[in-house]
Amino acid sequence: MTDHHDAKHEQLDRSRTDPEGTVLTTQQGVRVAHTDDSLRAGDRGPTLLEDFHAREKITHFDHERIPERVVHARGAGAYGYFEAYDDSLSRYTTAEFLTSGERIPVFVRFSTVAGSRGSADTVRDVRGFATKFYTRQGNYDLVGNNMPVFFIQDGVKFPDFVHAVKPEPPNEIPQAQSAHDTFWDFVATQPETTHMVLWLMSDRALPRSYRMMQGFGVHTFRLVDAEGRGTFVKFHWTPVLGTHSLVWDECQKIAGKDPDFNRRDLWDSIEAGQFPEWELGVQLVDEADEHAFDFDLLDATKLIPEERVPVRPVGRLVLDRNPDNFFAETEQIAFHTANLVPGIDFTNDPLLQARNFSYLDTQLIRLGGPNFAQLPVNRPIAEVSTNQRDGHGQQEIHKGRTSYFRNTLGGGCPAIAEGGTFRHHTEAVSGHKIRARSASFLDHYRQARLFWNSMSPVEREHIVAAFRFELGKVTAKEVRARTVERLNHVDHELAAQVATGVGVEAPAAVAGYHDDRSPALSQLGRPGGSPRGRKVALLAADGADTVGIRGLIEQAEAAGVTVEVLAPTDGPIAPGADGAPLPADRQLSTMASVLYDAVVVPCGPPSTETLLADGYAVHFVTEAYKHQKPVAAFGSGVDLLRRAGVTAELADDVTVRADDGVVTTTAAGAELPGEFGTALLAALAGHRAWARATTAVPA
Ligand code: HDD
Repeated sequence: MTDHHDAKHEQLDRSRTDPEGTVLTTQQGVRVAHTDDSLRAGDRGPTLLEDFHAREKITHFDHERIPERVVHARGAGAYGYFEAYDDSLSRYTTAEFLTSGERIPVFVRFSTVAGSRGSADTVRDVRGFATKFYTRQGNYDLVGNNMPVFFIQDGVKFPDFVHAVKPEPPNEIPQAQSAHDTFWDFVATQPETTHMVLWLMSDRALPRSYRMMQGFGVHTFRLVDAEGRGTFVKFHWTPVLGTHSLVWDECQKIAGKDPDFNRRDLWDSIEAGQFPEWELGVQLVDEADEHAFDFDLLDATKLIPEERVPVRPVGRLVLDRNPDNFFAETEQIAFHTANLVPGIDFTNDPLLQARNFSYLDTQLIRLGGPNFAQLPVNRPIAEVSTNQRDGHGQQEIHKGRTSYFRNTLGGGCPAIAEGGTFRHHTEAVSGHKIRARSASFLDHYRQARLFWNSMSPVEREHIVAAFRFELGKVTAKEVRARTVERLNHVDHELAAQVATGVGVEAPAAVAGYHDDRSPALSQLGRPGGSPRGRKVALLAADGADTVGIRGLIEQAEAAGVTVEVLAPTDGPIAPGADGAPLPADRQLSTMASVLYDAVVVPCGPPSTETLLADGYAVHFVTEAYKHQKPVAAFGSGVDLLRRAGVTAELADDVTVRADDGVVTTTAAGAELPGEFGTALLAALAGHRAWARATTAVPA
């Protein structure tokens, strides 16, 4: 299999610079001897205009900022590759990257939507999942989200929607949150938002990690074969690590403890060589079946249930390299839904059609002119030859007298290509020029209910709690009531529960509820039960059982789990009876349970005694327990679980007990049985002990 994925890096290498071994110069390459004092008339006199170095330095600084993205401003990205499993899609498409099996270089940018560039990662929001494939046929961008549907059906409403969800104009409050009046005012008056709002109130809006969320192209696109035949397609990204979420109380705390939580997780995992991976899947629909569904394929507020059209795996995406410079790469990358390659085409989805205008338009102002495709991160690896010339930031030196088609003076170049060209899918179109919505777009509740019906009880609880939180922040009572009215069309019980929480009257049930379910929509029902990629905190102080700890760490690391040792003070932890000192990775008070997937308390009576007297340690365990995370202890460490209010049955002998996600044994040192680690890893694979009662969250 050809590894084509270095081609982009070879190209980028030509732009990468490294200050190592260099001396300071001006932009003109003149060596600078002194940069700490400006040129002045006398040591207490005025600064001189002729100080070209100071002026250049300050001027450049003054212009360092560019406009942030109007949406999706907060993001993190990485390079990697995509490879198709086989050529089975060649029946449907001429897009080589989907059929050749070559490793195709990619850049993926994940993002939140509503917040500014510096906002927290763990807000309740949709996540962007945008992929640029640098294919040999040109760049293809799949600009998707981690939810398969959208808020609105027509892009002309996008400015209204974004104005409603962004901070309110008078005071720019609140940052990166939908929990405010204008968003819910928009929702309550626009029934088409209902389906997506259920997704937004679900755990999908709180991903544990970018590595652990699904991605969707959202729209119905088209694959086009060599004969020009089209097949409808929906794109799905499925994370190898499973689809997992945080809980809301954690999210709010992480926003303070580590606002870069998701960004850091992506960065750290790639640095550690644990490369995030997704499988690309497609749902294919024959053009003859365009009208075979009880919704319109062109309506982006609808999904195709996987039980109706299975997702067919076609390839894998691996992210294996962090950027060198956030601004140059992650900030300057420019995605565009209209960046297509031969073999993929649009449909008439009115949301997509508007996007096809908006992305190029926004890049022109964000990146300052028409030459942003020449920025290193945006450059195709395919050869580029246009008659476009000049403009701000032009990087190319175009030779020759001709920059027009058709020319004879330039030998007719660039010539019209013979093969491998993009051809728009030929579609018969007729109709009156009207400003109207198709009747096939008017059912707003069927799929919203399908989603609700498909949720497990705990997922439903989270959705109700989210509505109560968000509407609870809305000051306009009538907006709360109107939203509850909408929810009543989805499910009466849901509406009633939300109504009770936000102090409005529950409306009477309406007719037309259905019992359809799509099990694939439940995140908890999806496969992916592996401990790989998880992070465990181990609390220890001087006198800890470093023998038992080392054995456990080894076992966890072999399963792809990272264990961090947290101690009350920095510096190596003195061992208990035998064993060697153990380095501490972090100081306990600088971290928090919300930053980990599980907590372990090891044996060692002096260590346990110190931790019992340490408020951070006790709180750490209590909080992890209340967030339904795996909690484990061995030997004397079990005492800390008791102090922290763990109510599960705890071991009173060496037999490993694993109850309700709580793993304990009195064994320690070299006697610590492998089953202890195995039970902890199994609990991690289950993500949370959802059955654990947590009436008293927050901790
Ligand atoms: Fe959009 C950015 C995804 C509808 C207009 N969008 C943007 C990004 C993602 C999406 C992932 C960030 C790309 C990056 O990381 O740089 N947008 C979506 C999805 C949509 C959607 C999945 C619905 C299915 N978007 C949408 C509409 C419009 C826009 C209907 C306008 C009519 N989106 C934009 C934009 C942005 C953008 C204003 C802001 C920055 C940028 O494009 O480059 O043009």
